[in-house]
Amino acid sequence: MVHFKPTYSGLWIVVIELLKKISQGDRRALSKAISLVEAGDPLGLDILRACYPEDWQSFVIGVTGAPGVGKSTLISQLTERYLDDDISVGIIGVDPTSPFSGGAMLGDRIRMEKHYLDPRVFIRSMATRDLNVSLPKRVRGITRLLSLAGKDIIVVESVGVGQADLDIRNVADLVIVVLAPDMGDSIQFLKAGLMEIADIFVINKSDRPGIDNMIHNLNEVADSGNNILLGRSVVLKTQSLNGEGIVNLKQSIEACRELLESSGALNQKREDQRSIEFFELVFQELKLRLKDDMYNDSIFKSTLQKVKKGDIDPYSAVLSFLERGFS
Ligand SMILES: Nc1nc2c(ncn2[C@@H]2O[C@H](COP(=O)(O)OP(=O)(O)OP(=O)(O)O)[C@@H](O)[C@H]2O)c(=O)[nH]1
Ligand SMILES: [Mg+2]
Repeated sequence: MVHFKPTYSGLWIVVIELLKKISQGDRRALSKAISLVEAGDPLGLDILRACYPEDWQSFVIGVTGAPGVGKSTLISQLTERYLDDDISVGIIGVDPTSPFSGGAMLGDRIRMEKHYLDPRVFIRSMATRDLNVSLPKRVRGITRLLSLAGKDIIVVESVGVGQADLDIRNVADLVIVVLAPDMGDSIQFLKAGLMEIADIFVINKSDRPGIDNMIHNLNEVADSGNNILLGRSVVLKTQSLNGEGIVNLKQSIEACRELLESSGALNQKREDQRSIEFFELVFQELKLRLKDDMYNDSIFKSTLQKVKKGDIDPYSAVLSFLERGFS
């Protein structure tokens, strides 16, 4: 039997101090904690541990859809409507780079610029590459920190299933799939499985031709959607450039939220998400720690040599190695 000692940073005083600052609205402390979580730093792991027990007041909205359909513009409009009600918003942009808006990090920054200085809004863009920690884990960690910072609404923007390596369902309480009438890509994304995950479909760019046709088609596929409210997805249209349809969208989000909460479905969803997170963590930690132990095991080393030379096939080698075990 292999036993593990818990080894994260152990720097509890630093962690508690940082969390205290975050909950008091210190944005620099929040940025620092997010960076530690993103990088998979041991201190970041202790920060996440200390966030428990979760006191979730926040609601997490996932916004997904093909590049360039107008997700960021939509989120910016929605944020404004929440701010009208003095509701604070945290925004996480996952890998917002697309050929449509040409380096969208910059584009998003410009679109969101007016919110950057508002203390009620916190925006963080994150790349999907170059880091050791899996994307869902990073996003989940950041939502927790934003919640601690008192953000009522947290929006996660992602380009969708597959591409960004993020199953938005595993981090969001509610999923909005954004489409645009003139984009062939939108249909492709639907085919790629997005239609099953949508609580709400938004057809953005309703100023463009083809909108009625698209609404008709979507209403047909919406029956297989996810929405608890009607047993099918809600279909709405918006024009994010001028804000048309956004109030309607916000009301629809609120109606879904109420139903998710009162029916117990939200609790169930979060239970499932926590369980997925636990499995992921166990597998990751086992892999990391077993690897170290394995490389120090003499039988493993000799078996590895035999496999390398072709003296034994890897399938039989695995069986005999596991049967014997190691300390
Ligand atoms: N005509 C029209 N254009 C829009 C509308 N909403 C957004 N756009 C434009 O569409 C382009 C892409 O918008 P973004 O908000 O960057 O789209 P996105 O989905 O966030 O793009 P990525 O993050 O790169 O995937 C921008 O030039 C927007 O100005 C709309 O309702 N009508
Ligand atoms: Mg964007």
